[in-house]
Amino acid sequence: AEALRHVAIDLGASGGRVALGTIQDGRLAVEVLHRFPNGGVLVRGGLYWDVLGLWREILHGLRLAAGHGPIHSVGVDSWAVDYALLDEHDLLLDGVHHYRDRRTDGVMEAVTARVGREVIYGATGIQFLPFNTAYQLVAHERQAPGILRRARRLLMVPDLLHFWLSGRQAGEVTNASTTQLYDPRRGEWAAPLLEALGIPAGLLPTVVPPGTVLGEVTPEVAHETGLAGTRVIAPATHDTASAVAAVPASGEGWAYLSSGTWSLVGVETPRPVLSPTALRYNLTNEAGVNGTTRLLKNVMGLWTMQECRRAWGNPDFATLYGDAERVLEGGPLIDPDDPRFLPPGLDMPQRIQAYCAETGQAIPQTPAEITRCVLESLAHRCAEVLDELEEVTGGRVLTLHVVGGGAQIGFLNGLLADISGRTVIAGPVEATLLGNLLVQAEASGSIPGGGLREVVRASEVLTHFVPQPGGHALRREAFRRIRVGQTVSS
Ligand code: LRH
Repeated sequence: AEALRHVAIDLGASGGRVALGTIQDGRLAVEVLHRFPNGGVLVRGGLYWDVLGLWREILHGLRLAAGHGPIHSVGVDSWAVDYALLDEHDLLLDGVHHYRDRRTDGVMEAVTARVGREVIYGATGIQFLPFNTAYQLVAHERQAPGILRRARRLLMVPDLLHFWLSGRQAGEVTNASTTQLYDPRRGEWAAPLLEALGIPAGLLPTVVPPGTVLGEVTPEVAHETGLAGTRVIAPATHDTASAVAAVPASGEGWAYLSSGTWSLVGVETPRPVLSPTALRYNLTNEAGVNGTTRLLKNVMGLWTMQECRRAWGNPDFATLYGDAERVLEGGPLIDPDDPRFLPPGLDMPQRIQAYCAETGQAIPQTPAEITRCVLESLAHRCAEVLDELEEVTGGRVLTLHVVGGGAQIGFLNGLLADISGRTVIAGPVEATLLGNLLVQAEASGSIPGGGLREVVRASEVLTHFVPQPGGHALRREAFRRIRVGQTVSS
């Protein structure tokens, strides 16, 4: 029989892709059909996503896919935490706000002071981040009083697109878990927390697992794209969950770094870990495929570089990284997770310089020096998180699998290996797309017995980085002191 064709739509904060995948002889062949940029749109002080623009690109990608022959299924994954509100007629009540919108400034602090960090963490196991859906909704209600009562349904971004594709509303669990409103132990929305935050319980959709068949594409979509009888299958709709599903690991003793706009550093566990130490390190327990938990930490990631590059007039990333590699070791370091780096802005290079000045370090001047500072600091922070994960789980991390776009940055992979003292295995670069496609294939019964990761291992060429001995222990201590707010000289 002819292999089934699946289409993955993967939306990242800086760009989207539509790809076609088929499984043959235990391998996944992927062809990216369409790429398009994505990013925030600033309007009257609010930062939004252009969801209608994304929808247009999706329809275009689907049209290209339909040209390749019958498509068995399609599924969408995207960045987490952002949502749309629909009214009683299923119309959008508002634009889709970007999680970096400043409307959430101070909201998490106010909510945690009232409800308690332990209570919220105990109910959800989710890392405290100012832009979690929970705080965005409180901010939304502050900004537009009454909106949560007028709204009839909240759909996360991929759920909204699945609704537009299939006509069915559902909340796929991997993304639902990122809201900080979902109880991973009970497997349902955290009702007491919703109540405490004034979020009507009926707003939230029925939660479904990855691999759920939502229906067929609507007649309108079929007409617009040429698809016929194509099923809409929810993959792991959180992009990070799709990426983790495609980590080519086997056995024990490994962690992953999903490396893109964010650096998601974590391990896979059979169940959520809600211990006091997990809370102290502010680790998150996001839902994964097949009932697993993604115990991980959000590290600021390549975002800082993306904003610097924009400030420098969009030079080539490859050139920037190449130049950075030639800068002398031992330069300044930043705490990548300092909140000042979170909002967008063309002053990102100046923010980095100010950080270095405040901490009594040399001030990086050139793009190459700033790039080196950012990448090295990122590697230090990731290494620190690996140690925290070992402490929290009691397991060892011997290998770090780096997946996603950042896996292409050889310089960063080398730094990660050297600084963390672990072997780095880089690839696949398109992990999110692969994970999305594999969950659709699994739901369609075409994954061989070895499971998803075996298919990835059979399909991809991986690159190994073995840690080189060097003076990293001293530098790690310097990094630690900077992070706890001491200056290097103190
Ligand atoms: C990465 C990601 C991450 C979330 C962030 C909002 O794309 O989904 O896992 O925390 O975006």
